[in-house]
Amino acid sequence: MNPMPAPVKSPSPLDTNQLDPEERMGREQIRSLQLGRLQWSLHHAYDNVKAYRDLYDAAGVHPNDLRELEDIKYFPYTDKQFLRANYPFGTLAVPMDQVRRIHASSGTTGQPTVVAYTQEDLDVWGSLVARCFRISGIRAGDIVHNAYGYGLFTGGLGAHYGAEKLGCSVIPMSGGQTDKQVQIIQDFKPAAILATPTYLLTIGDAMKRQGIDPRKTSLRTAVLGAEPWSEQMRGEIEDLFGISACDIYGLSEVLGPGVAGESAEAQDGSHIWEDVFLPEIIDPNSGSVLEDGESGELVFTSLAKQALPIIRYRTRDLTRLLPGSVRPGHRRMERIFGRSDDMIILRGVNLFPSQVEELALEQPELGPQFILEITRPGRMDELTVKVEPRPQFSVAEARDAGLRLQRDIKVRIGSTANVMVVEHNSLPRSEGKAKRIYDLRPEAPVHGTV
Ligand code: DLL
Repeated sequence: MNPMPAPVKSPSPLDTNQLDPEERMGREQIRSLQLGRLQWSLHHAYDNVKAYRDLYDAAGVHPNDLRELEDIKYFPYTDKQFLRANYPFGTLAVPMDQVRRIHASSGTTGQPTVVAYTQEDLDVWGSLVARCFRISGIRAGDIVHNAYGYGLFTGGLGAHYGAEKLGCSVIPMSGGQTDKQVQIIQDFKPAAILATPTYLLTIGDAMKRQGIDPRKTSLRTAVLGAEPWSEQMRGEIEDLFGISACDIYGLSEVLGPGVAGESAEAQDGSHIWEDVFLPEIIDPNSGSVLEDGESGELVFTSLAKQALPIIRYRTRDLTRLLPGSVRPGHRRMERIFGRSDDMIILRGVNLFPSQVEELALEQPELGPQFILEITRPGRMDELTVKVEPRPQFSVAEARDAGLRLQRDIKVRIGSTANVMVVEHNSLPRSEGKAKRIYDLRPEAPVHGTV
């Protein structure tokens, strides 16, 4: 086995506002770092995880076949099924006594997916989350309100240790207890909040209900992720709270939050920390690798993970890769526009909830609270969009906006939907990842991130 790569480290715990050395690297430097680490990671997986060894032996490939980064294309993909088939610990590459933390993603049905971390993995994770927060404008010394759920979900603890590593004072609020969240924000005066975008909206609603102006809190920055959100939603949230809102991306199987983070100054998509992860974009149907700039499914390979190496993992998330901007060595990903398993195919036309979000928020009378219901009253599937008006408009006043949304969905997406403007506060409020799709067809396929 090749020697383990050095873990990512902040330059000095005393000055965590400085960039990590890897953040300053140029593209070529990153690529050569990636090659050495990729060779290590492949050997690590092959030598220590039977499931990878069986997979590669069956495909007739060996880690020694990888001589340049592009050779990764010869290695088979993995997916959630691969992890589940080896539930709970079959894909771990270290003995359990080296594991310091176990998380799991619950799954909408059935078996959870288990992920695990060594102490060095946790250190790397903390550093990457700290990088994300720093690039999004949070600074050492800031009070940070963490409203991601604590527990098996990677959001709460992942964000928590990242903020501590950056040198912040963290309020471990977790999700839920919305009125309490408002009180703590009022009393503790955090500079930043970490939450899903839809939960932050729920908190904003609660403030207004209590007569508090969300624009007058101490909050300056929000770092939002764990679910798809549109550029229009960013505008909505920035306007509601008078703050700057940046994206943070990640998934448990690959790390948790912190795989990629967005810069506050550019707000141009998230930089993927390529010293630790190698991203690819593939055609979700054929599996062929696409060029940078082309849209497709995001695939990740871990370059430094010890407990759970993940090689060519199919995320189901749809985006495209763009050149780095404020961190030129690291490519950016465009904001995720959907997951392949969140895609509604209605009479042959593909539609994602985030597209409906974008169009709804273009209507001044319509708010960001909406759901999509799919039914099959006869032989054909039907889509109903239920959307609430903004607080200052009544349902009757928003009805024409609903008709305009219906027309926009037809003209700009190509789907026939029935838009219903429903009463204020009649739709379920998010406390974490929002559920946007309600599939009421008999034998409905499972939707939603798991
Ligand atoms: O949601 C990790 C996370 C926590 C990321 C907090 C950011 C903030 P999982 O529960 O495993 O992990 O869900 C991962 O959520 O594959 C995407 O479909 C979706 N997702 C995560 N971040 C974003 C984002 C966490 N910024 C799944 N934009 C991923 C869109 C996102 N979708």
